[in-house]
Amino acid sequence: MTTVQTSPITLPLHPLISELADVIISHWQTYLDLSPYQLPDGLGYVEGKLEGERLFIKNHCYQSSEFRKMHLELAKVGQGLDILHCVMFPNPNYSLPMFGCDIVAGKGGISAAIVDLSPTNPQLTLSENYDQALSQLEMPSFSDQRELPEWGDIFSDYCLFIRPHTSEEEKCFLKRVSDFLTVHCHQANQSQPVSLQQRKLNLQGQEYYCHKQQKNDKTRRVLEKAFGDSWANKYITQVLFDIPNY
Ligand code: 18B
Repeated sequence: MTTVQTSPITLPLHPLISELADVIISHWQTYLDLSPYQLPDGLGYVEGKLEGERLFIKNHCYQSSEFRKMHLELAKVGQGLDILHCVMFPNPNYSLPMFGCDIVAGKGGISAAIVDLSPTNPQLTLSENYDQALSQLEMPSFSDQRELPEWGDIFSDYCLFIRPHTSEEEKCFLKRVSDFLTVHCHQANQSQPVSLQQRKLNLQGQEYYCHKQQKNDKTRRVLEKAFGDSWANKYITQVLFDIPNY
């Protein structure tokens, strides 16, 4: 296995993934006061090769006052699999949900497109402000809604998990993610720091979310195949879904 820490190439990715990456970064730049976030061990760009399949990972990572870590990851596995992964981890001093988004594009097109603003409180419900803002958004209909896995109790009632079949559906997905991000950034900018007790609950909520996401065997398998079991475990628990210990 080889790992490289600077990017020699820009990844040619599925067009929806590139467009969505632009939408995410431009929302962050427009609405939030970004500063860089250092990933552990220079894991910004990673290349792996095991069992003949090459895997490239490019990470973009920022922080702001309201978000402890905003992580956008673009990955390419061999010639057949492109992945976008994005999570915004709130600063626990603010009671905010977790924004999460994943797109998996295979040879036959996009098999999974998921976006959510996931609650971080013990009741697993969104605040009234979020509920109100999200319920007012236009909700397009999609022909192929997918069923959430068994660990998916972390997701809200607004979670969208589909397999898009037309470019129209891809566009509607893009719009939905963009709307979620606009709501999220506005809410974050209006939010106020909370008590120490509430902060503790917020951290527990994030911990629960991360534990559940770490149970996604489909993510784990792809990473294990390219990098081996222990690297994959370290990456999942320290980069993708790390639990803050502060
Ligand atoms: N994920 N995904 O991010 N995953 O990271 N993803 C898959 O068609 C990767 C998140 C989510 O049905 C699949 O079934 C890799 C976030 C759900 O059992 C593959 C990386 C969310 C499923 C990958 C990555 C999220 C899923 C199978 C690191 C949500 C369905 C594709 C770069 C907010 C799980 C398919 C199921 C699926 C892979 C959700 C291959 C390697 C943030 C629910």
